[in-house]
Amino acid sequence: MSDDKTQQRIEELQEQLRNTPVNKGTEKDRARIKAQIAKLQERQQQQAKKGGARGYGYGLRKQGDMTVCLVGYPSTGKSTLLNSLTDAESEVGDYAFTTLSVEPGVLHLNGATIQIWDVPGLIEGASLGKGRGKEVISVVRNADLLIILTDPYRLEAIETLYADLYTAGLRLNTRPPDVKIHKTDKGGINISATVSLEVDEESLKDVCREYGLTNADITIREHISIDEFVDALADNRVYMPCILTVNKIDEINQSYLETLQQQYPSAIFLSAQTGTHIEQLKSTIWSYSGLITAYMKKIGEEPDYDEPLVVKQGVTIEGACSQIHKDFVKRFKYARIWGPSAAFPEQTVGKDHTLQDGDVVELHFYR
Ligand SMILES: Nc1nc2c(ncn2[C@@H]2O[C@H](COP(=O)(O)OP(=O)(O)OP(=O)(O)O)[C@@H](O)[C@H]2O)c(=O)[nH]1
Ligand SMILES: [Mg+2]
Repeated sequence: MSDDKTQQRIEELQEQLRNTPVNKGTEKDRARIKAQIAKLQERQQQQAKKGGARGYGYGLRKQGDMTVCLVGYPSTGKSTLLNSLTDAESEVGDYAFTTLSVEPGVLHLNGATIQIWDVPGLIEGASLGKGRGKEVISVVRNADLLIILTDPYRLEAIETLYADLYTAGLRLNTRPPDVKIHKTDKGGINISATVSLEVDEESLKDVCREYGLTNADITIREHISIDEFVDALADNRVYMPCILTVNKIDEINQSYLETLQQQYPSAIFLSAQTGTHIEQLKSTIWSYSGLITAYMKKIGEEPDYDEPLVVKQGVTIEGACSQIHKDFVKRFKYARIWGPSAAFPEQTVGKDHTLQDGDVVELHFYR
């Protein structure tokens, strides 16, 4: 099927989905349609990859410790926010589509290098390709964290944006369903579940067939909806954390702000222009980074707070040592620690001790 035909078929199926009412009786039909869409979307993405360097964003490599993408409708302040978080100078304008390509910037945070991508504004129907939405979303999919931006005048955009990203295969703030699929050569579809399922087995098998899967052993280890089952089959789902932000709060009064805060309790309300709550945003980015910092201290000296050691959460002293110098692991004798992971200050620990954010570490070596 050509690119255009695939797209046309996806649109027909999406139309069919919209016209199928959502109720118990239509659940199976809807799941079947979704499985067909998932398969076609995958094909489309493979075709796009084969097509090579089409559109912008290609050639932009992930760099540093983490990549964050700023996503939102036009003129919500993405470029202003990029400029405020980093030393980038992305063009700002009071008209839609000021930004036309991907603008990268670097945020130095707690010793880590965080790459931030400012992308063109999305509009409703972006997942269907409106306003170069597909190219933008293909860039967004590569990020480690999304920051969704809206402003107080377009709060309804949040739902449409989420819906569009969902249609494009992004799953925000959720983890993949616990389903293991082992493809086999013959024997049909065998489904086993370690929990009692609310979805009947025949419907799941139907979905497999629509998706083009004829032989497989499938193990389901948690309660899932039929949509999540389609997600488990599809290769193009991307699971990603996401922070919701409402920008331009300098333009609204306190009582309206409080109303909005109650309506969207998990959102960060900020002003990219005046800098209000930018620090809160930075610390939230940090909490999603999966990174921690530790401060190294030489014997008899003060800790080095200027150049923290950035390591992955859950790292042990051994892991930290190997990151500093390969000899350190070989020569390691013991460490003394202060801070969150220490039972008491100056605790002596071995190489298996797990570090926590803000620890101070003094290494002792065999000579
Ligand atoms: N009052 C106020 N205005 C802002 C704020 N942030 C951005 N703006 C203004 O909003 C307009 C759009 O800002 P941009 O940063 O260009 O928005 P964008 O989301 O990058 O827009 P596109 O690239 O077109 O998608 C400009 O006139 C900015 O000056 C803010 O925090 N407060
Ligand atoms: Mg912009």
